[in-house]
Amino acid sequence: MIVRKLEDIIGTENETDTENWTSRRILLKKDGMGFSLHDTIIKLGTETTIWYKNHVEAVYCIEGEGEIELVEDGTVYPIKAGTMYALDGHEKHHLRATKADMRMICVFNPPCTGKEVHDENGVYPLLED
Ligand code: 9YT
Repeated sequence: MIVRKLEDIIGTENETDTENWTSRRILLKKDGMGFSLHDTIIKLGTETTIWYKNHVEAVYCIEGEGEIELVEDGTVYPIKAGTMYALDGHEKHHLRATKADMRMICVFNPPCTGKEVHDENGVYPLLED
């Protein structure tokens, strides 16, 4: 059994801070669960273009407010606490925190190793530990 607290992750190598978001990676590939689990802050006023072509991701917003826009057809879905979206079709999208920092609980399959940051196309590479 694995027990972890957010406070044990903040400030360690399992926290990744970028201009647009900070990701606290709670469960990683090396934990052997078949998915990774992240507690991510999307910073207010940012827009991030993301395309998880190698992963599926489910995202559950627990704080804040913003929106996701699908690149393919321009559809915009508002996001607030209690909203979940699942990128089951590897949809390329723009993610914006428009009214407040958004705190998102994210699950990735295949699991992230903890080293991932988006490349110039918004993609996470498939990494080995
Ligand atoms: C919602 C989303 O995909 N944000 C980008 C960061 C990612 N969730 C991560 O690595 O935790």
